Parts: sequence; structure tokens; C-alpha cells
Amino acid sequence: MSEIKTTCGLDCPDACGIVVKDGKIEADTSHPTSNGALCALLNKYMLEEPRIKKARVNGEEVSLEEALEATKEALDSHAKLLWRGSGNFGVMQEITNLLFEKIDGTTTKGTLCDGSGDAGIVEGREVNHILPPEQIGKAEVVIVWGKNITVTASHLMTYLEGKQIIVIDPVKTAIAKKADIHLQISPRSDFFTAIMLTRFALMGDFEDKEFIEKYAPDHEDYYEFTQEFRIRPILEYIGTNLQEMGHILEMIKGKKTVFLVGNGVQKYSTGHLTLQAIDSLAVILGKFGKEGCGIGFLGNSKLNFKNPFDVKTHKVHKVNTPFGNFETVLIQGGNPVSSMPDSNRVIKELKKTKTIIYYGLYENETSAMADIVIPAKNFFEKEDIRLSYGHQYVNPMRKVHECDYGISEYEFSNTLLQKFGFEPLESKEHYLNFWLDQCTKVDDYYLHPAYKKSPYCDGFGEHGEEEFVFPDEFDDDFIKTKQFTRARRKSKKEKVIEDYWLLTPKANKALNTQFKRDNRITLHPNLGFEDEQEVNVFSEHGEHNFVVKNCEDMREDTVVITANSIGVNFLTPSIISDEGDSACYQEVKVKIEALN
Ligand SMILES: Nc1nc2c(c(=O)[nH]1)N[C@H]1C(S)=C(S)[C@@H](COP(=O)(O)OP(=O)(O)OC[C@H]3O[C@@H](n4cnc5c(=O)[nH]c(N)nc54)[C@H](O)[C@@H]3O)O[C@H]1N2
Ligand SMILES: Nc1nc2c(c(=O)[nH]1)N[C@H]1C(S)=C(S)[C@@H](COP(=O)(O)OP(=O)(O)OC[C@H]3O[C@@H](n4cnc5c(=O)[nH]c(N)nc54)[C@H](O)[C@@H]3O)O[C@H]1N2
Ligand code: SF4
Ligand SMILES: [Mo]
Repeated sequence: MSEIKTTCGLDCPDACGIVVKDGKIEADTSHPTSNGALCALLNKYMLEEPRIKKARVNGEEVSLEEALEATKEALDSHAKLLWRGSGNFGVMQEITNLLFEKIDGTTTKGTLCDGSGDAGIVEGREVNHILPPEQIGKAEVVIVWGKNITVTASHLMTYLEGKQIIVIDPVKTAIAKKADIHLQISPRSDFFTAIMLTRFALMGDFEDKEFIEKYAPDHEDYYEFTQEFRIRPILEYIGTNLQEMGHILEMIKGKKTVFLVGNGVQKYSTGHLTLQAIDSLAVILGKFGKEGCGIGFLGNSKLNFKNPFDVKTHKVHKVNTPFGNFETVLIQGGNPVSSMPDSNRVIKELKKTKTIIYYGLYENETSAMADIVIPAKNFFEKEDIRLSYGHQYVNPMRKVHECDYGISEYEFSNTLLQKFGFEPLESKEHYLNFWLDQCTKVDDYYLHPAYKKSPYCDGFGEHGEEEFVFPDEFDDDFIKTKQFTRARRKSKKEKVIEDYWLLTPKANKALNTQFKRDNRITLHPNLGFEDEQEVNVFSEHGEHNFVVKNCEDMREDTVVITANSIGVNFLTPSIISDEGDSACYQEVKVKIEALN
């Protein structure tokens, strides 16, 4: 019987170990964090998804060789851009950078994902270390803050067993239903929540004096800063009260506490401040650098790695990419027409380009606009290395299937380099080993070079020599203009309802826009819509129709359209976060109009 170990390459923090036995996919039961189970995204939805098998040029099916020749001609232009998504989390995805460097092309900077949160962490701690899952296991209390853990990082659930759980989320998620306390806050009020908890902690002597004297000597200035925020209106804005805040602090007092913070808190222009304020709360309470304590955010999977694919090309922004400035745009491993914010803007810009090349696995909104379509190979069909943004293990993704269509990123780059008359790439093994050689081997797995058993146990900064940096100013244009607009419907007959917060979390049957798509808007029954009713949802950026699903788990001022929904990003803004070059999908309010 043949047996090959590999890793799931989907953009998911769990980065599960897989064993392929005689072609059959099974969970790797000896993998340290994946608990002997794989999820339905891999086991079912990915396997069912129809692939692009044939290359196309101008709508006609052609041979791969002809499509690569057409790609060469299109890239042989004055202005060409590489826009890469995160459809496959392997490091070899980035090898196309080497091609773009040689042909004097442009690449992108910034992120659609976790950049603003990351920037806030770096501001406070200087370096964003991954919290090893074992530390979650050792905690007594776990605070799940803006993370839909049962859906987006389900393998962390076993680490939560037997713990007290506090959830801070505008939606009563599955984990919120199991929690000891669920703080169902107003969206985008996390910064204030952290500030208030910190202020009450300091007022009630909950702080860890020894810890803050040593690692955060500016704590007194920070206490003053928290006092600039008026308690009553802010608690009302958050949608909480003194008693609830007190319960949370009592529950954490003297307990080993881990904070698991998700993307939900930082899809806003001020996301960096939110993460820095949550960090500050944990610092004041002394919940850093000790066993069973710490903050797990999404983490920087490439921290401390030397990256052979870092290139010095000209770069444009990934959030509001000016596609129209380029003659040729190569889109690899992504579906920007649907996944980028402000779809109207994206489509208008892409229409200005001469040639769009889509290089991916599946048909989607982006492949539909492409002039050239190149079928990719999936992560079972090529060699790669998988890093994780949720744990410390680095694993090879091995070729376990032959596939007679598609081309790997390595072959694609190498072929085009040679068509342009450049030297070929180094061997595949050269690049794979470049990454693996930077890791330490433990049994069948490799440890990340930035791995720390208990991050920040010697203090903050790269070498534990820095003090924690607290935020010292808060400037927020969005709140000034929209702070107290409340969702309301004056009478049942009124058709248009004002200003709902739009949340766009991830869905369980999709990995971003891959696999099952949706068309639902979930909202509170008190808003007076019927299940299955069709509504037009609109914002200052655009509009789209969705189908209503009523749900008591919602706040009355908030609606949810999951990130896999067709058309969701017609509603979202393409603004860039104040720090971290990140998208701000939720910096928007929407209106809803009944259509029937
Ligand atoms: N099944 C599945 N898993 C995935 C993905 C997927 O598409 N599907 N995508 C992967 C990727 S790319 C990423 S980045 C991760 C992200 O995974 P998560 O970090 O879990 O991010 P989201 O699903 O966007 O949102 C998480 C939670 O934030 C809440 N939320 C929204 N706004 C706010 C707010 O203002 N404050 C607070 N406190 N909470 C808020 C939402 O209600 C939701 O419960 O998931 C990964 N895992
Ligand atoms: N409204 C809203 N929008 C969001 C988000 C949100 O929370 N709300 N989340 C954002 C986040 S966190 C993220 S990470 C982005 C993700 O957005 P994208 O990076 O655009 O990812 P997907 O939409 O999943 O598209 C991935 C595509 O990659 C292709 N692919 C998969 N594997 C391979 C491969 O090995 N090689 C090649 N060449 N192609 C491959 C597949 O064809 C697939 O269609 O979406 C963002 N968009
Ligand atoms: S998608 Fe995530 S949870 Fe599912 S198998 Fe892959 S890594 Fe594991
Ligand atoms: Mo993401």
C-alpha cells in the first residue's frame, strides 16, 4: 500500500496534515494539531468542484502551449501587473514574482485579509508571534473575540474543552451559544470595549502590577488615555453595561487566559488600534508571556523566514488596485472580481485593460472576464511547502496525484522566462529546500523558525528587550459622521430601512469564494421581512439583490452576508486601513429595500 503524507493547502489557519493511502485522502492522525480529522471543505466541497481543464484564448479552447504563447505576447507589453490571491497557501505560489521581476512588471502590496490587525500588534509588541495551540490548551479561560472559531478554525475547538469561554461578537455564533458570557456588542465598537475593560480593570485593581512595572512602564499614561473616554455614552454605544464588564473581569481574575482574536474586529480603517487596545488590555491584566496565556491573532506565517521570492518590483495597492493603468493583468490564485471590495470599481478598472489573464482552478466571476484562461494544478498535483498562520508546524505539500491538465506555478514561470529569453529558474528542489532548511525537523514535521513555546516570556520586541507600546491617540472619521445613526423602521409599511451594519464573515461550505456560493442576507425577525423574501441591499458604493433569512442570533442594527455570497462586494468600500495597507470591508452601512 502506498502512503504519502501531505498538507491541506487551502487558506485556513489549521493547515491540517493529510495521509494519502492508495489515492484516498485521510486525516494524518499523528499530526500535532489537526486532531485526526479533516473538514468538509477538503473532504467534500473541493473534491466535488468542477475544474477548468482546458486553456482558453478569447473564448476559444486552445492547447496549453498556445495559451502560454498568447500569455507571452500579452506580457510583452509596456505595463503589466501580477495580482495574486490566496487560493493556495503554498510558498511556491510566489515564484511568479521572479518572472515579474525579470520582465519589469508590477506586483501588489497590502492585503485583503489581516493587515490592519497585524499592524496594531506590531505597533504594541514589535513582532507578531503565533500563539502555539498548546498554550490555548493550558488556559483556564478563553476569550473568543471576533472569531467564528467553529467555522474558520475548527481544529482549535478541542483546545477549548472544559474551559470557561467568553465570546465578544455582534452575532450569537455557535461558540457564543456555548459560552459562559456572550457580549453581543455593536459592530466596530471593539476598541471602546477594550478601553472600557482596561479602565475598569485599573479602577478595580485587577491589574498585574509586577508585570506592567517590568514590561509596560507607560501604563500610567495609558490609564490617563482611557479616562478620556466617557463611560456612559460609550457603554451605551457598545451595547453593554457596568455589570457585564464586571462579570468579564471577575471571570478572568487570577486565571490563565487566552484571547483568540479574529478578522471580524479589524475589517475597519482603525483595525490597528483595536488590536493594540486588546493587546493593551491583556498586558494590563498580565496575560502575556506566561503558560496558558497570550493572544492568538491570525499571525504572520512568514515571520523570520528569508523569502527567495521577495522582489523589488514597482508595487501598486492590492485593495484599490488601479487595474486600468495596465495593458495586461495576470490574476493568479484569486477571484478579485468577487473577493476585492467595491466590485463596481474593480469591474470598471478591469474593463480598461487590454488583456486579462486568469490562472486558476475553477470558473468564477474573474475567469468570466478573462481573455486568456490558464488551468492550474491543485496542491495534490505539485510539490510545495505549507506554512500556517495558526500553528508552528511547517509541512511539505507533496504531489500525490498525476493530473494531465493544468500547469504548476513553477513550470508556468520557468516556461515564460525561457520564452522571454531569460535564464531558467533554479531546480524546484532548490526552492523547496530553501524554505525547509530554515526550519527544525521534529519527527515527520518541521518547526517554524520564529516558533516560541511561550511567546513574549522574556518581554516584547524581537529579543525581549522592548517595552510594550500603548496607543496614545484615537482619531476616527467614520465614527464622527456615523456614530449615532441607528437602524430603525418607522412603520411596517415603510419600505426602505436605514443604515444597518453589514458584516461579511466567512461561510462554512466555502473557502472565501471557492466552492459553495450563497445569496442570503441574515437579519433579525423584528425587522419585518419574510423568509425567502427578495430584497435589494444598497450602500453608497453599489447594490445587489439577496434573499432574506430571519435569525434571532442577530442584533437588530446588523445584517450578515457571508463572504462567499455572489455580489456582496458591490456594497463594500475600497478604502485602505489607516495602518497595515488592509481592506476595510465592514466600514459601511447598508439600506434594505423589499422587492416583493
Ligand atoms: N470555512 C471557512 N474557513 C475559513 C475561511 C472561509 O472562507 N471558510 N477563510 C479563511 C480566511 S482567508 C480567514 S482570513 C479566516 C478568518 O476567520 P475569522 O477570523 O473567524 O473571520 P470572519 O469569519 O471574517 O469573522 C469572524 C467573526 O467576527 C464577527 N465580527 C464581525 N464584525 C465584528 C466586529 O466589529 N466586532 C467583533 N467583535 N466581531 C465581529 C463575525 O460575526 C464573525 O463571527 O478564516 C479562514 N477559514
Ligand atoms: N466582503 C468580504 N470580502 C472578503 C473577505 C471578507 O471577510 N468579506 N475576506 C477577504 C479575505 S480574508 C481574503 S483572504 C480574500 C480571499 O480572496 P481571493 O484570494 O481572491 O480567494 P478566493 O476568492 O477564494 O479565490 C481563490 C481562487 O484561487 C484559485 N486557486 C486555488 N488553488 C490554486 C493554485 O494552486 N494555483 C492557482 N493558480 N490558482 C489556484 C481558485 O481557482 C480560486 O477560485 O477575500 C477577501 N474578501
Ligand atoms: S480547510 Fe482548514 S480545516 Fe479543512 S482540512 Fe484544510 S486546513 Fe484543515
Ligand atoms: Mo483571509
